[in-house]
Amino acid sequence: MSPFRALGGVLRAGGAGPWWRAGRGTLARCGPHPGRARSHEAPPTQAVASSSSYVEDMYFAWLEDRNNVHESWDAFFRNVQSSGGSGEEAQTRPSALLQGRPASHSPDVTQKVVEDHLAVHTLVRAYQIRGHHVAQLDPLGILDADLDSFVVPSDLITAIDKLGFYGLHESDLDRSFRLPHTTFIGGGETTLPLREVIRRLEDSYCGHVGVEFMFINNVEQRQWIRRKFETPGIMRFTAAEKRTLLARLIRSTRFEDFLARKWSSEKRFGLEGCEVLIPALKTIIDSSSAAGIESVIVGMPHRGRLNVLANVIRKDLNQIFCQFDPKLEAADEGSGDVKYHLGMYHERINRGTEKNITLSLMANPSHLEAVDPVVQGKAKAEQFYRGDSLGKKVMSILMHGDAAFAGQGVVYETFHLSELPSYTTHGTIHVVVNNQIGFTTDPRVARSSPYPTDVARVVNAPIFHVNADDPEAVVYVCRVAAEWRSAFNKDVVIDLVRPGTTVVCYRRSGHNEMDEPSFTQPLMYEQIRRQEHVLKKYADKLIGDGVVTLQEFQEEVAKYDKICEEAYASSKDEKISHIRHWLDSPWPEFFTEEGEPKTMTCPPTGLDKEVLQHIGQTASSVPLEDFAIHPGLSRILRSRADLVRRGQMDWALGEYVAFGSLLKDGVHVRLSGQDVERGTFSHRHHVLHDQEVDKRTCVPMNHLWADQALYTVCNSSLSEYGVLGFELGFAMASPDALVLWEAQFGDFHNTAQCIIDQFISSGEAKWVRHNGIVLLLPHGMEGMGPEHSSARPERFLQMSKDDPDHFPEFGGDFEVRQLYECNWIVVNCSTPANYCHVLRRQILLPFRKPLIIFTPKSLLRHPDARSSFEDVAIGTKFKRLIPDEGPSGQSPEQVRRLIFCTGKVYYDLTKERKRQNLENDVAIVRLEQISPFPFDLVRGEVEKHKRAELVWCQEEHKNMGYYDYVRPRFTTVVANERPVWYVGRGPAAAPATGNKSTHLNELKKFVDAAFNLSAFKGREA
Ligand SMILES: Cc1ncc(C[n+]2csc(CCOP(=O)(O)OP(=O)(O)O)c2C)c(N)n1
Repeated sequence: MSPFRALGGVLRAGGAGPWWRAGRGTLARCGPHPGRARSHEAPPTQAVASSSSYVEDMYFAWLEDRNNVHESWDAFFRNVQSSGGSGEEAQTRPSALLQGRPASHSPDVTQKVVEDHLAVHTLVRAYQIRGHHVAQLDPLGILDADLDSFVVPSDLITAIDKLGFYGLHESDLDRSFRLPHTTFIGGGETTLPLREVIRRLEDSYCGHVGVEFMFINNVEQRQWIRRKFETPGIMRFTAAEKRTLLARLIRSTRFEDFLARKWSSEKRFGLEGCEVLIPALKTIIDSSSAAGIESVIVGMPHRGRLNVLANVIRKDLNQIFCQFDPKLEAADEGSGDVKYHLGMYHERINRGTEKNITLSLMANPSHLEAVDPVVQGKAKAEQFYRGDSLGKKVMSILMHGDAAFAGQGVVYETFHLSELPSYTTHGTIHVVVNNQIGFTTDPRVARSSPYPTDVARVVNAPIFHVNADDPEAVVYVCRVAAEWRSAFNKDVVIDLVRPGTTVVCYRRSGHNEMDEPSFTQPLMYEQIRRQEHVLKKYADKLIGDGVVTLQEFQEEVAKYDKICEEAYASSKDEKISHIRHWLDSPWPEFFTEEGEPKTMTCPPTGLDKEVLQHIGQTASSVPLEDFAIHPGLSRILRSRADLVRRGQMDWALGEYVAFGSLLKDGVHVRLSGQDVERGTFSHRHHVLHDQEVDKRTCVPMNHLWADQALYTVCNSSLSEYGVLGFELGFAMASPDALVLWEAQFGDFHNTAQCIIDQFISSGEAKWVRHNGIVLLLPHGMEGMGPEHSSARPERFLQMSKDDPDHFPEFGGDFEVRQLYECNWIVVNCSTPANYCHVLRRQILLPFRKPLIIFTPKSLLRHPDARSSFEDVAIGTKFKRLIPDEGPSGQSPEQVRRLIFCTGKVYYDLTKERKRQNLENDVAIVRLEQISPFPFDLVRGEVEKHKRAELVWCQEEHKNMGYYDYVRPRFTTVVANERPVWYVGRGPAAAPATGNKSTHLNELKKFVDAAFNLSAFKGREA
C-alpha cells in the first residue's frame, strides 16, 4: 500500500493505526536500540506556537533583522506585510499588522489564520527533515533495525489524531493554505488544501525514497533537492525507460542465477537481494556521461563484484566464468588474487549517450573500504593529467557494505579529504549496498548511529535512502545523484557536497554462498525466503501495465541466458589465467605490448652543473616581487645561498635538486603528508608565506623553468591510512610522476599499515600493477622516546621478497634486474647526494617499484651530512653501498674490523673511531640500499677486508631495525665461513626508551662495543 493511500485512508476513516505498524514487533532482531536518540531540532510545541507573545517575539526579532528568524517565519511575515499591514502601527506591532488583514476577519480569526499557516509551514519542514524516518525503505518490512526507535516522530501527520500536534483539526483538511517558498509540492499552485499538502509530502518523503538533506547548510542546494523530490510527477518514467530498466534487471538477476546454477558450491558473494545495483550503477554512468564525464573510477567490495564486472564494466563473460575452473593455470605473472578482488579497465561506447567512456574497477584486497582513498587518489590524478580542474571529465564511484561503511575509520578519513583543495575529486557518488547485516551481525550491535550512512553527514552530503525493491525509485535517485554531482561541481559549493545513495535491500544467501544465515538471523531469513524476487515483481508490474508483454519478457530472459551459456562453453577453452587481463591501470606506452619493461638499464642520474646552480639559486631566493618573508626564513635562505655558492648541499637542497631536475624533464612531482610544505623539522620551506598579505604564498619550485612540470606540495589532513592510500592511487594513474608521501615521524606509518601490506608490498604480485610511490619515513634513535624514534625498518624488510639464502648471479644488468624482481626498494641514505640520486633513479628506471626511504632528523642539519655538487654531477649515480674512503680504504688487508651499518649511526661511529684513533684498524661501510640486498657489493667488501672481523652495527634494538634481514644475507655472502657479529642495542619491547640518560648510556655502550677490538675474541659465532 502506498503511504499516500494509507494516509488518505487514515485521515478519512479517522483512526485506524498507522500503516507501517502492521506486523511490527514480530521479528525479534529488529528491536529498537535503547537510548538512541536523534537530534533534529524540534518545532515549537503547540502551546508555544499558539501563543501570540511568541508570534510577537518572532515578529520583533524579524523587524530588527530578517535573518534573526527562520526562513519560514521570514516568508510568513513578508507575506502578511505585503497583503495587509501598513502604516507606522503595523510596522511596530504584529497584532496590529495582522489586524490590517481583510475586515471580515476578527482579530481572533486572524490570529487563527496566522497560527494555522505557521503550523502548515512547520509541517512542511517537518516532512523535509524527518520524512525519511517513516519512508518505506525496507523490502522486508523490518527496517526498524536502522531506526532509533519504533516511535514515529510526533510532528509527522501519519494519523488523524496527530493533526492536533499543530493545533489543526480534521475540519482543516479541506482548507487551503499558502505554501512557503521552501517547497515545490504545489507545482504550479501557490495554495493547496491541507489534505493535499499532506498527501504530496507523504508522496515525496515517505514513499520508497527517504531523503536526508536538511542538515546541508547551503540554501541553494537544499532548494535543488526539494525541487527534485517534491515537484509533482517528477518521478515518472517513459515506457522506453522502463523497458531499459527491466532489461538491465534481467541481466543482473540472470547472471547471479547462472552462477548459482553452474557453481552452486562456490563462493562468489552474490548480489541476490540487491540485483537493482546494476541498473543503479548504469544509470549513474549514463547520466554522468550525458553531463560530460569521460572516465569513471570505481571502487567496490566483494558483494556483487562479478556482476558489476560483467554487466557494468563489461568484462568478457568467458573471462569471468573461466575463473571458476579449478584447473585454470596461472601465467607466470605474480601470485595473483581471487576472482572477486580483481580489477578491470575498459574503454567503450556508452549506449545511453553514444559517447566514449572509460570505466576502471580498481582491484582491492579483502580489507573492506581500504580501496576508498586509493580510488580517490587515482581519480584526482586522472583529473590532474587531463587538466580537469573541476572534475567534469573524471569522477569516482565508491560502493560500500552497510556494516563496513559505518565501521571502518578509513571511510571517515576519505570523506575528510573530499573538500581539501589538493585532494578533492569534485564529488564522489557513494552507493551503499545496505543489506541490513554484516556477515552475521545485526546493525543494532554493529554501529551507534541510526543509519550506516551517517558518516557522510560530516561533509554535508545529501543521503538518499531508497527501497531496492522499487527499481524505478532506485533509478530515479541515481539520476538525481549524478545530476547533483554535475550541478554542484561547477561552482565553489561543489566541493562541499557529495551525494550518497543508500540502496536498502537484503541478502538472499548467507555472507557467502556457503554460509547458513539462519543460525543467527532465523526470522529475518524466514522473511527473505518468502520474499518475491524484484525482477518478478517488476516484470509483473510492467506486463500488467502493458509496457511489455510476457513473451517479450521471456525472450529477453532467454536471450541473456543464451549469452551466458555460450560464454560458458567458450570459457572452457581458457587454460591459462593472465592477471594482466584484469589490470585496472594499464600504462601501455611505458611497457612493451606484453607488459614488460622496455629495457633493463637505468639512465645516469647525475646532473649538469648549471642545472644544479640554477636549482640551488631558486631554492635560496624568493621569486615573487614585493613578497615579505619571515626574517628567520631569510636567514635560512641566505645560508642555502651560501651552500650553493660553495657547491655544497644539505638534505633539503639534495631533495630540491632531485625534484627540480625531474620537473625540468616534465615529470610531475607531488609531495603530500602532514606539514610537508614547511617540513616537520623546519628544513624544507617549499611554500613561502607573505608576512604582510594573508594567505599569499609562493612555491619557488614552480618558478624554475618556463616549461617545467608542475610541483604540488600539500599539507594533508591528519591521516595516514587515508592519505597514503590516496597518494598510492595518485601514483597508479601514470608512471610519469614522482609521488611521495611523508610521515610526520616514521612510526606513524603503522596507522596506514593496511595500505602498506595490502597494496604497496603485495600489489604488483596480486594485480601485476606497478607503482612508484615513495614513502619518506623520518627515522632515528635520538632520545625522543618510544614513539618518534623508529620507522620500523624491520617491518618493511620482513616483507621484502629477495631470497636470503640464494646468492644471485651477477650479470651485466644485475643492479637493475634485482630491482625489477623485488617487491619494493628499501633505502637509508646517509648523504644528501645519495638521497637525490635515489629519487631521480626512481623515475629513470624502466619500471616502477615502491621506494621506502628512512629519512633523517638530526642529520638534516649535521655539518658532516653534506654532499658536494660533485657527488651529483654528470657521471655519478646512486651508491647502493658506500665503502670506507678513509685511511682504512688505503690498506684494507690491514683492517682488523669491518663494520657494516646504515643511516645515522654511521656518524656516531666515525666520530668515536676518530676519537679512539682507530681509522686504520676499523673500516666502516654504509649499506645505503638495504633491500634488495646488494650481495655483489657486500661480497666485494668482505673479500677486500680478508683479515677483518665482520660486524653489523645498528642503533636500533636487536629484534628491530635491520639485523634479522641482513644476518642471513651476510651468512650467504660469506658462505657461512666467517662470523658476522652483532653490535647494537639489546632486544626490547618498545622501540626506544623514554629516558634520555638511558638512551645515552645505551648509545655509549654499543659504540664502545663497536670499537672494542677484543670483544668477540674466543667467542663462538
Ligand atoms: C577490514 C575488514 N574486516 C573484516 C573483514 C571480514 N568481513 C568480510 S565481509 C564482512 C561483513 C561485511 O558486511 P557489509 O559491509 O555489510 O557488507 P556485506 O557483506 O553485507 O555486503 C566482514 C566482517 C574484512 N573483509 N575486512
